[in-house]
Formats: sequence, C-alpha cells, structure tokens
Amino acid sequence: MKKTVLITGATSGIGKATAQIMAKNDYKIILCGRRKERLSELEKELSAFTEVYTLSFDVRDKEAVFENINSLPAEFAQIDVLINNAGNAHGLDPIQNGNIDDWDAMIDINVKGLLYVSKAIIPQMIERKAGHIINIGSIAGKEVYPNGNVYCASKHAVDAINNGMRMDLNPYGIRVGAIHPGMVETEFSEVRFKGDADRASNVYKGLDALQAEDIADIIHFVVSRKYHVNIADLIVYPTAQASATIVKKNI
Ligand code: NDP
Ligand code: 8X3
Repeated sequence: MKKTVLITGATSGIGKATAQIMAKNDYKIILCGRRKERLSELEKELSAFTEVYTLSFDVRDKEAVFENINSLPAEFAQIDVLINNAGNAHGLDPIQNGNIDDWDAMIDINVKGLLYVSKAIIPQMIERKAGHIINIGSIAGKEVYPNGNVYCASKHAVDAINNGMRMDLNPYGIRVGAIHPGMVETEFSEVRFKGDADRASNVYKGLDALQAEDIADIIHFVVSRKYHVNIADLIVYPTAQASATIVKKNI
C-alpha cells in the first residue's frame, strides 16, 4: 500500500522539491502552504504521478492547523511521514536593531508552527505505533553566527524539539530525525531580505550552493531506509561551505 507524506512549506524550495521526488517514488502527497495558486499548480503537476491533496493554512494559526489536518478525506487521513519544513529567516540584523515583528514571525513559524502541526499528527502515529517525522533544522541550529541571533535560536529550538520528540516517541516505534542544511539556493534569502532580489542572489554568488533538489534527494533517502533504520541527525553543507561563516567563494 502506498504511504502518505504530508509536507509543510511545499509551495517552494526544499518542500516543493521534496514533493516532486516523493510523488515520483510512489508516495501519496499532502501539500501544505499558504499560497493557494502555487499549491494548485503543483497539485496539477504531481497528479500525473500520484494522488495529491492540498491544504492551505498558516502554521502560526493553531486552529487552522488542527481544522485542516482533521479535515483530510479518508484516503489521505493516515499520515505515514510528516516533513516539518515550513519556515524562514526574517531579517539579518544585530540584536539591538532587531525588528520585533521579525522575531515573532521566526518563533511563531519555525518553532510554534512546527509544534502545532506535530501535535495534530502525532496522536494517530502513536495509535498505529508507526510513523516518521522529519524536522528541517539548519546549521543555524548547530551554531550561531553574527546577526543570526533569533533565527539561530529558532533553529536551535528545532534541534532540541527533534531530540525530545525522538525520546518521547521512542516507546511507540516512531522514527524521528532532523536534517540541517547549510546554504541552499531557494527563496529563503529573498524572504530574509524582504524581497530584495539582488541582495538575495549575492548570498549564493561565487559558489556552488546546495539546490533544493539536493536536500529533497536526501529526504527521500532518509524516508526510504528499512523501518529499523532511523537517521536521527544530518548536517549537509555545500562543498564550498565549512561552517556558517566559512564559505569559499570564487569572486
Ligand atoms: P523557501 O522560502 O523557498 O520556502 C519556505 C516554505 O515555507 C514555503 O513553501 C512557504 O510557503 C512556507 N512557509 C513560510 N511561512 C509559512 C507559514 N507561516 N505558514 C505556512 N507555511 C509557511 O525556503 P526553503 O525551502 O529554503 O526553506 C525550507 C526550510 O528549510 C525552512 O525551515 C528553512 O529554515 C530551512 N533551511 C533553509 C536553508 C537555506 O539556505 N535555504 C538552510 C537551512 C535550513 P507559503 O509562503 O506559501 O506559506
Ligand atoms: C539557512 C542557512 O546559514 O542562513 O538556515 O542560517 S543560514
């Protein structure tokens, strides 16, 4: 029987690429995100390969999270794999200049949103004593870099939640693991710099950054291991990057 995977943040970047690879590998897909038009475009594309369902909600809105996940039709109601991917950085400023709305967004989306979605899905995994949760962290959850302050804090929280989840769900045979990418060329920097496309593209200039498909490929690898194999924590850099602040650029 086909397994069902729910992906948050499937409208772009890592989430979208993950949906594409999982659809081609015989998983049923639930695509989540706020941008409805992108959800329906991707639904159309992926329906050539598998069954697809879309849910449009903001992960910050806890009622909407529960309502949407509880509204899934029977054919999609059993979620075998949850990919907690929705998230972004908002701003890159020293703490003393930080924008409080940016702080709220990062804590509310990257941390609380991930918790709400998990809370809505974990009970059914506990009942079945099976399931797989993949949390998309970041190297920002393993180290702190200048001006990264609150984004780094949000991803350190994801790292802690990932480890805590794995411990608490261990009695139920549920797999839990995190993937922590370095620089991936997606819309991430455009969001971080509030639509400043030049500043965003500069981040990836002069190096072979990771592409969303590289991380999607790894997510597929992690999910498709034999069930007794749980990849718990994985850091993935582009070869040109050695840490958040050490990047070899040819410019
Ligand atoms: P993108 O900006 O391309 O994608 C972010 C996704 O998150 C979008 O699909 C967006 O959908 C969704 N999202 C954002 N806010 C919300 C919200 N409030 N409610 C629901 N969905 C939301 O970035 P990436 O693909 O790069 O980012 C995916 C994950 O990877 C994030 O958690 C990010 O922190 C992490 N990451 C990224 C790295 C990078 O260098 N790119 C490196 C390390 C980690 P929509 O706007 O339609 O709601
Ligand atoms: C995204 C990578 O280096 O901007 O999480 O924190 S970084």
